[in-house]
Amino acid sequence: MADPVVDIPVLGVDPYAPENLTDPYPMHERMREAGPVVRLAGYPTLVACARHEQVHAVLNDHDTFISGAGVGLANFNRETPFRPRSLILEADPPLHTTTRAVLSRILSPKVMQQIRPVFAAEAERLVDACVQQGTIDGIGDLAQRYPLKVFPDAVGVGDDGRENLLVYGDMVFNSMGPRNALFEKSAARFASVTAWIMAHCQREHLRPGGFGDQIWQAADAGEITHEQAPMLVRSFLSAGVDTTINGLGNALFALAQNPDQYAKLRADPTLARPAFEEALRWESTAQTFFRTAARDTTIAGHAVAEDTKVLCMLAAANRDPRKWPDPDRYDIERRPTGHMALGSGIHGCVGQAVARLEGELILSVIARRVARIEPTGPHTRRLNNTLRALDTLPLRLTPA
Ligand code: OVM
Repeated sequence: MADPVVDIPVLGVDPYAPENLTDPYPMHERMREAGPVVRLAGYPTLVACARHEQVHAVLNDHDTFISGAGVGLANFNRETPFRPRSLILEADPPLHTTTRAVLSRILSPKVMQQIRPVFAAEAERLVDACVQQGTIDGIGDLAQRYPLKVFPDAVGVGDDGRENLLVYGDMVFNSMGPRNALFEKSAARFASVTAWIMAHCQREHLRPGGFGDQIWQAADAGEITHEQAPMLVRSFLSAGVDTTINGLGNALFALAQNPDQYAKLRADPTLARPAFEEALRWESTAQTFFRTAARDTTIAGHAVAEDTKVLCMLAAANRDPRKWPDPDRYDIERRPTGHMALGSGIHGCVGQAVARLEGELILSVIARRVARIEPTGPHTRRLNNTLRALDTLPLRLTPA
């Protein structure tokens, strides 16, 4: 058996340093090229995988690499979770199997057919307003507005106070990294934002028939308990907004940066869905998730001790040249099957049909109504320990 201390390369890179959060790609290359599994000098409790093969292998061995000890840097076997653990994200079978079944039914492809006209009408309304305006902030005027309207509407959350969803998402995804300045800044609002979120998980705050109410109905039916219901609504409110906002923002960025690709989309609006998919691969919204080794094991033949945190670099895997030809190129005619921006295995994004619906609808309306999409100035980033997020994206939309 190989000795883990001597045979796993140790790198001095810090994935949470501002310069690496701003431009992670040189670091990803260093990590991929150093080996199939690496250690990081500043983070002695973890090993990291940045190649597609190993990230995929870890995510698809959920018995060995568990989620119940947290999917961030913190090890819940030793540290108190930042918030009561999610009943789906931070759970393993058999609990995960039960909760996942309820959420997957509520977010099933059949349900997407039903919500599609409503989501489509809102996409048209918002894109039209942006085209009217001409110059827009692609984040504030479009990428934020759309999910913040359609998703809480579908869950059945009222209009007031929805900005709490943005603050909460930023906090939850920061909490998966170290307790650095980014985390401290977003966690400063923990008490008031958590109070708002948990209140809106209660049945009396959820429109009858919405996704949130359907969770309570599953409790009535005995599939889950009534104690579990608000915690599963919390998963919708945690994972359903900031993720899609940045997925859309990154897709707008990809198209604005690559006019040749936008011209292809414009010529054939049915490429909206693959264009969104390729944006997920190219700028993965969720850059990283962790697992925890449930027992002594190996990754690519290297010993990994029980209780080691395993950092899965989704975004690095999605640009691994071993998997993707010309990986740094945003190419909407690539069919990026196997990208892991939405995870892989039993924890793969349960809301992925909603994310894809939103991405497809916004890009297809743009493709039909916008002749050119161009940057009018530099974009700015909102650094987050987990998310690849833009703060502002100044754009000019030329009407078709
Ligand atoms: C949850 C949750 C929170 C953040 C992300 C996520 C990507 C899930 O509370 O279940 O999935």
